[in-house]
Amino acid sequence: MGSGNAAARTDVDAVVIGAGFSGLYMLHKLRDGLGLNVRVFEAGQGVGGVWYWNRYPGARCDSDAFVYCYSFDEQLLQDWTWSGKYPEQPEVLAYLEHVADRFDLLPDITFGTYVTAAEYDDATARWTVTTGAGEVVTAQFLITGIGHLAISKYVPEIPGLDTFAGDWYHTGGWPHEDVDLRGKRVGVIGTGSSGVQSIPVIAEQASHLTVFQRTPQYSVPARHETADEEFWREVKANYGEIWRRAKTSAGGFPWQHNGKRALEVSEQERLATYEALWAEGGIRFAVGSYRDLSYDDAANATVSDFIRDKIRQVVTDPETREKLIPTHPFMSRRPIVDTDYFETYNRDDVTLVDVRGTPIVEITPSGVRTSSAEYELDVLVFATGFDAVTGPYFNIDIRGRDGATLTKNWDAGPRAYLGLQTVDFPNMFMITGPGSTLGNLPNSIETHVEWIADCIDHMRRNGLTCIEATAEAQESWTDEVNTAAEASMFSRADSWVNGANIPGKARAYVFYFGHFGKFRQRCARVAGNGYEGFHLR
Ligand code: N01
Repeated sequence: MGSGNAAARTDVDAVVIGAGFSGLYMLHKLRDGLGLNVRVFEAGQGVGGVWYWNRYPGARCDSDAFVYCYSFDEQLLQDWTWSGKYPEQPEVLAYLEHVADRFDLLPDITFGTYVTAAEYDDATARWTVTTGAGEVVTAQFLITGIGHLAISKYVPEIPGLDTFAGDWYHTGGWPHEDVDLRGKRVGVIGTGSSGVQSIPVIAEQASHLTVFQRTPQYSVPARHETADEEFWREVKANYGEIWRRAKTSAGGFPWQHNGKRALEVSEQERLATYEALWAEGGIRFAVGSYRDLSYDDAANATVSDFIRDKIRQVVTDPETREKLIPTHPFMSRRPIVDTDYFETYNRDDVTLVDVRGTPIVEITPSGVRTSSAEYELDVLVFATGFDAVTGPYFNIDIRGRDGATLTKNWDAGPRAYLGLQTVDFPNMFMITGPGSTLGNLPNSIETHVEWIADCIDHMRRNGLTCIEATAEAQESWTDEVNTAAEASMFSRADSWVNGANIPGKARAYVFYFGHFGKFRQRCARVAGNGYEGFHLR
């Protein structure tokens, strides 16, 4: 994909940062829907955002693709056909490139350009945005479509990395050219979604793979399959109903739990339910059975035990098997979907090292040394995640009213009203900012993009120039975010969703774990009630 040719317009209605799912749709809504003058800045050399950067072996969509896409354009839905259930990264990227071409978005996007700073001027109610290339643009609205992860890769500080003689990579910054792992001794640190997706594929290529695991994970088999014509006929004929269900559901997927509590049915019925969903595979296993798994410990124990048994049935070596059994509850971390993850540990050329029991001490020129052994490696892969949600914001010097900074305002954790706006930063909208929903993200993104576009339309029709969340609304929403998180399984484990994955980072929930459909209704109600909780002038 070539660079856009955004003519040097220096005073625009809106600057959008990022050209992933969020930024592309935001540009389309503002430019083609409202006729605004928009500039989009994108750090990558092409569209895609997280799908541009995450090219590691095995990277693929782990939500069902027929709903991991935009819903706003019926013809786009009818025209695009995914190859299967969980497309690989190049196909998701091709989809976003197709969207950019189809809606002629490229001319307004400046690629290879990182926004380094943005400053708000209260007198004019405008933002001045500065890029790494030295370009300065002013805009009434600053809209962040920077995602939760892409630009803030986390590489733990392990002594000796600079001495490592081999090559090392982070999954989130995998090179665009082929990395030949054939015949190499490869080490992977980290077993989150990225590690779990990449480990089976790397094992196929490497002469030996050593996995350094700190916390064992639950993972549900994807049971990826190609989709045939019949499947697509059915889906495309019913997209209206599919999206209606997805947009009113708890997680943004077109599935509901079965309405029952796990312990109100017999063990036989419960196991049959889990078995059927396990055979089907994918994220539906997490959301499609009992309604209390995500908040009731006793109910959750039934599904956690079920998966532990599944792991035990797959892994043959007793010592490796026990290292792979998680102790935290299922769904207390973002669910993982895999292809042959646990099966990979049955290979003779794969070694699992428990680095909680025997921590990594240093990286040496020839590999990784733990407290009990040294592992010789040619290539080291960090699947160690991201400084999520706040990291991408803190990487930009954003200054709000009277020089307010996000780093200071959010030093105890991010605060934002409905994930859309944060106090002291008027006319800045965040697409799925902190305190918005996780779940099926394209669905969350569309919710916010459409809300923001409607809000800007409302402002223009009513001669309003400035909008800012009120402190009361922000505090009250932050309380709701915390209450929902505390009531959910996400309060039962450390992970990136509560800031625990980064040493020294404030412990705070970065998502609203309440019901997605109700969150959508809430956003609509706020707008319908004259943007309650926002101050407009
Ligand atoms: O990152 P993670 P990720 N020593 O933070 C380990 C999305 N995603 O890139 O569990 C040793 O989940 C860490 O150990 P522990 C998805 O939302 C989507 O895998 O903290 N290990 C953990 O095992 C996902 O949730 C897709 O004890 C260290 C791992 O590194 C999010 O991205 C695909 C360590 C990090 O796991 C993040 O996933 C991939 C250390 N010092 C990702 N530091 C899709 O398919 C960290 N670890 C759409």
